[in-house]
Amino acid sequence: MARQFFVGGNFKMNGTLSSIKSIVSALNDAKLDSNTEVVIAPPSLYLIPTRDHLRKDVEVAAQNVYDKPSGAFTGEIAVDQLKDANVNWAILGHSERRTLMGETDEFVASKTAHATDSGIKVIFCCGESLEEREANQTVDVVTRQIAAVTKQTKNWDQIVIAYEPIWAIGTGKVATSEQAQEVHAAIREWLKKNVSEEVAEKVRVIYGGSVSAKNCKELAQCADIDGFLVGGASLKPEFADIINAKI
Ligand code: G2H
Repeated sequence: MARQFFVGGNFKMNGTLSSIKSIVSALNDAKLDSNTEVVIAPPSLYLIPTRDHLRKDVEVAAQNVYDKPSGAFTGEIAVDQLKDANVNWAILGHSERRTLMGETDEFVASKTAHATDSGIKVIFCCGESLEEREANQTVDVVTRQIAAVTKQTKNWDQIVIAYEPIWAIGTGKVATSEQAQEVHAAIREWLKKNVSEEVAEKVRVIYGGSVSAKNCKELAQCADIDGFLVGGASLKPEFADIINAKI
């Protein structure tokens, strides 16, 4: 069965009430490929107004969620609070959180397990640094990050894997379609051997890292690229063109 194309917009720590309202209005008015699943992730402060004003065929994601149900965890958001606000997705394991906030493979896996056990779907990010790529460690790093998840959950039907090479994030240096396809295929092969053939076939593996309207069509042609996680370009009108990369 074909995997549904998936495009996420990761606003990161950008936007204001008024600029996010404009982005939402533009998406509401845009003609979007109805075969593509679309999820946008504004900063947490703007999740509720985004959900309230956004067209209903586009979902909303938090950029993080904690791995405990409630309590004295200052600054964190709980899964039940997201569900209460009708937010059904979270981005977890983004390299900016792994590198800047020191999130380990195990912590990201714990959050992924807790979120999916509690009914939130996860865009799980993985990816290698430039040094790791140059040392030929790309597949080892990415599969180590995914292996941590397999130790804590079997909820693969609620997870989209985003392969985001760190050297391509926000740099304008997009991976070539050959580089991306090679890693996506390796992820699928690893899942086949270490999880199951069914999960390997069904799970969506999307690419992130300087995706733009210019480069999305070529990347979207690759057999194992099932969509994109888009940062900078998700704040611009070209986001609609990226959503429509398959048409
Ligand atoms: C990678 C991506 C979105 P950008 O982080 O997650 O950002 O498209 O700006 O490289």
